[in-house]
Amino acid sequence: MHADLDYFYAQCEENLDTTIRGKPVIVCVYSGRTEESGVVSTCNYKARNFGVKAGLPIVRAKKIMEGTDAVFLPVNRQLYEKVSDRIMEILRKYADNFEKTGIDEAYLDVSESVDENFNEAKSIALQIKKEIVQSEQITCSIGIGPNKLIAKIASDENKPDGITAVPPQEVDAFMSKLSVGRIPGVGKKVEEKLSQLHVQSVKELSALNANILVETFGRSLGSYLYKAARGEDDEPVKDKDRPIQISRIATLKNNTANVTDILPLLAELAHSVNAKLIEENLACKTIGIIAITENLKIQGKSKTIDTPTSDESTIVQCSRELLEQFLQTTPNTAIRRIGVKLSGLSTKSGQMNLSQFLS
Ligand code: TTP
Ligand code: CA
Repeated sequence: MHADLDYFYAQCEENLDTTIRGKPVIVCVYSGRTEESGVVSTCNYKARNFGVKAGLPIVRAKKIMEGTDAVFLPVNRQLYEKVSDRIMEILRKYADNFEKTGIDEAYLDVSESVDENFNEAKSIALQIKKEIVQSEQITCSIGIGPNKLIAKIASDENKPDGITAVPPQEVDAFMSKLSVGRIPGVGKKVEEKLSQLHVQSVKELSALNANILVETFGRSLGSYLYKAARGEDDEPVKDKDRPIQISRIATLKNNTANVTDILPLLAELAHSVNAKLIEENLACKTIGIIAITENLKIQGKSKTIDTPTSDESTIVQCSRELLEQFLQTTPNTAIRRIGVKLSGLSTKSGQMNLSQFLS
């Protein structure tokens, strides 16, 4: 998934001062040279309807908005960063792997949580949007695809407040109706060069052979464009600052709320994560379970112990207790997928450092 917050700075301003909601809101970077020099940073959709957009000189925006009730505000980056941090924490919860790529956007790898099922991914996207609205009153747009490229393009397809899912079998149809400008990284210059090759649409781009693209754009950009035109991308979601963890999730044969039906799989998963722990010569302080219920809600429960362990029976026992507690506190909710997660990892000799683990 790619999640992109809608008209982010302006939406934060609307929440800070709700009296400006419904008016055109234009957030500006004032350069300070004269009272009105500077450019528009972003604006809400009401202002966009008048043709105002990011990068426009403030003077021009003021002219366009003359006689309207438009509100011009200076950027308040501290505010946006705080809101962004809280939203990123929400997003991170739903991802197997998480990569923040900007103040208002992130990739979420949910392949494992949804077992590569696009309908499940869609329902998680809805859940994410609901949670962000409830806690931060911010809408976002989410794109779901078989890779980062498609997810990113899809998140821009139904803005604002949209969800667009493009499963693998729909990638060709989805891509072929786009103009080349929708491919991330294709700006004015690339567009111009492509236009000289009589290429405006992604469909036309996909008809160009690789040699021409490499000759025109160089190896790196040329081969990127060749693959992008086909909806191909194999960049992983890079979890740069993820708290290190070892986890595994699997689907139960049948949805169930019965602990004895879940235990065998839970024990198998606990064994598997523990084997990985031992293989890496690590111990863990926190043992957690992840439960994906039949209504596709992802929930977790964890316990932190005093002394780091890599003892399988401790991990199995602890997961079992967590599962029992979970089923007691959420009765009558059948579980569809179950997982075990170990975190708070350390080497046997003491606290582990990140680079040591990653190298
Ligand atoms: P975007 O995601 O490009 O724009 P947006 O969130 O305002 O609008 P939407 O996603 O609904 O199309 O950028 C995110 C934030 O980055 C934006 O709120 C303000 C800032 N920004 C600038 O400061 N200057 C710019 O030129 C752009 C494009 C964005
Ligand atoms: Ca945005």
